[in-house]
Amino acid sequence: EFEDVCEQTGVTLSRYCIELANRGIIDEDLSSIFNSIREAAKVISKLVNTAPLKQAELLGLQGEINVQGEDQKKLDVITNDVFKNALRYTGKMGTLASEEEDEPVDGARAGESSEVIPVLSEEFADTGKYICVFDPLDGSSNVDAGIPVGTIFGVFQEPDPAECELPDDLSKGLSEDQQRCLAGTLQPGKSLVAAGYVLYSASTELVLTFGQGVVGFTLDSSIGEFVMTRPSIKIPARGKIYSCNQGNINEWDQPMRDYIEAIRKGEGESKKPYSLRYIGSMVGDIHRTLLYGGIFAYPADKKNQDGKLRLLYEGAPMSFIMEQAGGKAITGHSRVLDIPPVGVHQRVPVILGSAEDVDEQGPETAPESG
Ligand code: P6P
Repeated sequence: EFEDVCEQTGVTLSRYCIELANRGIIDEDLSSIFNSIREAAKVISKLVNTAPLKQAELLGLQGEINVQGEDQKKLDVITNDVFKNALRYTGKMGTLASEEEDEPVDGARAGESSEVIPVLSEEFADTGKYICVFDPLDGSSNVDAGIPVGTIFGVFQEPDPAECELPDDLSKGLSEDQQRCLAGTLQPGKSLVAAGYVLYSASTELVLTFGQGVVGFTLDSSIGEFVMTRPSIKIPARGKIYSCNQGNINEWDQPMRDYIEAIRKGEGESKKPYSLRYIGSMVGDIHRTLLYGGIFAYPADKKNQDGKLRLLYEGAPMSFIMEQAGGKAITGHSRVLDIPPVGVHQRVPVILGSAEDVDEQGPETAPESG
C-alpha cells in the first residue's frame, strides 16, 4: 500500500518512486520523470548555494526581460535550462511550460535538437504522454540576499484528443498535435496527476504529492540523495500565523482587509492575535504554512484583479499540495483547482492554508463555470 511505502524510514526518493511503480500507484514514465526532477533539484540546490561565491557567473541580471516583463536573473535562465533538459532527457515528456518560456515547448526531443521546439512552431510533434508545468526558480530576486527560494512543478497527463476543446482564439492555425498539447497544458489544477516543490533554504526540502497524500524529503548531501523525512504531511486545522504582503492592504477588497485586521488584533474566531510571517518567496512561505498551519494570501487588489501569482505553475500545484495535506485553497471566490487556464501565464488570486482559517477568511462559493 501507499502508506507502507511511507512508513519505511530512510527511504530515498529514488526507492520511493520505484516502490510506487512496483505497486502500480504510478507508472514507469512518471517514475522516470520524478527521477529527472530529483536530479535537477540537486543541481539547482548546488547552484543556489554556491551563487554568492560565483557572483559574476551566477548572480545579477541576465540582461533580458522575460514574458512576465521582469528582469531575468542569470539563475532564472540557468535553472530553467537545467530543469528543461532534465525532463527532456527522460524521453517521456510531451510538452513543457515554464515561467521562463514565452510559450509551451516540446518536451522530449532529447538529442534531436539543442534548441527546444515551441509547440506553436510547425516542426513540433508530440512525443510523450506527460506535460510538466514549472517555475524553475520562484522568488529568484531573493537569491542575492540569501533568502530561501524554490522550484514549483506540476505534472498533467495528456488528455484524450476528443476532450481537447481549446477556445477558438487559441486553436487558430494550430495542427491537431499542437492543439492537443496546448489543451493538455491548459488544464485545471484538479487534473494534475502530481505536484511538488523544492525549497532551497537551510536545508533542501522536496515535497510532493501523487494525489494520495503529501510526502517530504530532505537532501542528504553526504550521499547525494533525498531521504524521506516527513512520510505524511498534514496541515493543522487552524494556525496562528498569517502570511501576506500587508503593504498592499489598502488595495485589497473590504472583506480581506476586515479579515486581516480581525485576526491581527485577536478578534477572529480563535480570539487570539495571529503573527505575521512573510519572506516574499512563495515556496518558503507555503512550506512554513504547510508545516505550522495558518494562512497564506496573495489576493486580488485594485491594480491587479487577478493578483500576482501564476495559476498554472504556482497557484495550481501549491493548491493541489495544500488540499492533499487537508488544507484549502481558494481565489476569494472559488476553489483554485477548478479554474481552467486560458493562458500559460494567467495570474490568479490565492488564499490557502489551514481549512478553518481559509473558511474564516471567505467560505468557498460554487466552482467557477467553464
Ligand atoms: P511581493 C516572488 O517574486 C513571488 O513571485 C513569489 O515567490 C512571492 O510569494 C511573491 O512574488 C512576493 O510578491 O509583491 O509581496 O513582493
